[in-house]
Amino acid sequence: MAETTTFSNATQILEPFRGVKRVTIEEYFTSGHRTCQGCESALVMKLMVKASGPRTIVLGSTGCMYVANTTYYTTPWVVPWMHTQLGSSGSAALGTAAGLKALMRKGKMKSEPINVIAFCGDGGGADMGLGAISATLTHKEYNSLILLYDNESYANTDIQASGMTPYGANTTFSPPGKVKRLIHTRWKKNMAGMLAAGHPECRYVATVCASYAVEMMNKVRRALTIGGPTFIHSLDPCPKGWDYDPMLSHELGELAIETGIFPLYEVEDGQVKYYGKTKAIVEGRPRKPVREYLLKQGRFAHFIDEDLAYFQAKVDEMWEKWEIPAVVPFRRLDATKEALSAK
Ligand SMILES: Cc1ncc(C[n+]2csc(CCOP(=O)(O)OP(=O)(O)O)c2C)c(N)n1
Ligand code: SF4
Ligand SMILES: [Mg+2]
Repeated sequence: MAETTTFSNATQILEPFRGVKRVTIEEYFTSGHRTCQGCESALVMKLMVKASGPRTIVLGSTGCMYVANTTYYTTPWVVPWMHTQLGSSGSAALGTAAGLKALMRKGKMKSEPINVIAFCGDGGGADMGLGAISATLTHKEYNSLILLYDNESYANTDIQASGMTPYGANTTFSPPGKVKRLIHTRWKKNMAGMLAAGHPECRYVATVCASYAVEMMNKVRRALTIGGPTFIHSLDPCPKGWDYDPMLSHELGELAIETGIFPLYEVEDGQVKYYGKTKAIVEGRPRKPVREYLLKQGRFAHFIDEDLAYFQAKVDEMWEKWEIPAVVPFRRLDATKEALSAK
């Protein structure tokens, strides 16, 4: 691990792991947690902190990754970690980064780059804590990474719908009934795209999925190396909330990418780069039908052909009509012409 020379905004220089054999063997998220069998979010925590290394502070907002990970007197965290309020991952990241900087400036701590990572769930991050994350992404003078682990529900309180729950899914807030088959009919927020487009001081935004573990770790390393405020959105299959056999977690992550539902990309200094199978899709590889992903999950068991067709059409639109496919939702070119001719 190299380090930049001046402190002011120094970051650790974390080179990418060139293949799985080069990944370090040390673990900083170990045994002692009580997440469900097949929980991808727990894997995300493990990979996230493996990627960042030992000189890291982790902050986490309320949710499964707090509650199930830190039951009384047990914890899997080897690095320092702190719980923060459900909507506060942004504030915790900024406050910790600012506090460390002040202590080092005053000579109360050895001056060295320490990674600050705050994680949040989709409920805590994309709904309740969106304002605080947005504020943090405007402060380029502080280095922090906010990682949103998206299990697509308020899982810890028994699977309530969030702004990131997919269209039509069965949750405890949206159980399908005889009169109304679909209760949750909102399309999911475009969290990474929204943050990348709206925060000029944020130099790095990426999407990841733990089914592609090395790529995921390298994006964490890139974010921490670039510094300033950065953001990563991780899609995490959740056997309990999505209602499937835990052994399918890895496969469902892959299917989310292969169907084009969850694109893998990064935006670094305004430059979009696609990754893996998402890149192959952009280059012309056919997407798998969304039904292959949806029908493996009990939360979509009530879907009829009409629902599957709607879901497919929305994903097709994202790929075929968006200005930057699967990233920026404005309509291509025509939108510029329309804007120019608007009265
Ligand atoms: C201000 C506040 N409101 C409600 C709760 C109750 N609560 C605890 S965890 C949780 C779910 C959080 O969902 P998410 O952020 O998606 O994380 P997940 O549980 O899915 O991991 C809720 C609503 C709380 N702790 N604080
Ligand atoms: S409910 Fe989902 S996110 Fe929470 S511990 Fe279980 S599998 Fe993980
Ligand atoms: Mg959640």
